[in-house]
Amino acid sequence: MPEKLLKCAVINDLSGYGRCSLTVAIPVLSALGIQACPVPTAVLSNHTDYDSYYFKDFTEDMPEYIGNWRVLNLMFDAIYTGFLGSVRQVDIILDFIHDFKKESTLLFVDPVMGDDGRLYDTYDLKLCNEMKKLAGLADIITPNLTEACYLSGTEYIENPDDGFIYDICERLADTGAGTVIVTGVLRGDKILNFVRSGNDRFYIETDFVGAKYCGTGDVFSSLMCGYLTRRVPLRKALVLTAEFIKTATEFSFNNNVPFTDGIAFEPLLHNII
Ligand code: PXL
Repeated sequence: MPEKLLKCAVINDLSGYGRCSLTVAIPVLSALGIQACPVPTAVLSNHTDYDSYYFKDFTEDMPEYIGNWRVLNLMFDAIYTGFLGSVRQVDIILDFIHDFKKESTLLFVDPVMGDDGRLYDTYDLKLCNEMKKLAGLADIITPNLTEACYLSGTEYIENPDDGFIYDICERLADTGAGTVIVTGVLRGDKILNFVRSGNDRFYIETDFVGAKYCGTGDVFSSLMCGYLTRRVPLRKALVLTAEFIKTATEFSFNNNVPFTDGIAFEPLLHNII
């Protein structure tokens, strides 16, 4: 457990069903001993990969919500952003970063936008372009391959080789992002996470256990954000994260959890170290 009590502001949506966003970030950060402080970007009945959903954009309310945090003079060890509800939220978040990010605050941007080569229902190119502003300021970004392609203006291809992915990492680093992790690249029976950090270029691979669950990227980013907030070294954080996801995916698969429900991590939270 960390010696200092840590706090993370989590700017993400609240989806009532289908594990993702805040319903993942809050328990995972809590299990890592970090206080998760949510700023909702939208409220949904369930995530958008289901056939139908209720969606309430929270943009109008965010300035007043955050304004009160200003009055209280709150301070955070990390700011973690995920799913956005509208284009205007980017400016609201930029203001948030300006006011709440101190020298030592980790800015962790998961540029949630899409998967498997296509954008999520509520995203369009304008919102993707706005997301570039956030990504360019971040200490660390964790796009999947689809998101990395959109952010870097690269055409999405399936089964890219290492060179293709490291090129994208360079382009994203050129736009200002600190550490870049391209997450969840499937290759045969392995799943790879590619890292570009300073002079380091490496990937770690884990067994792919036969199922792709919605919201897995949110579990990945929440764990990474938590470990890095605790100042766990990058490679160690990545290995711990990938191992947890593998175990939780295997558990979910063996228990016939529907893919839309997301990985059933709750019975395994006590394993998080
Ligand atoms: O896991 C990404 C995500 C987050 N939030 C919402 C989503 C999705 C993916 O579908 O729909 C609302």
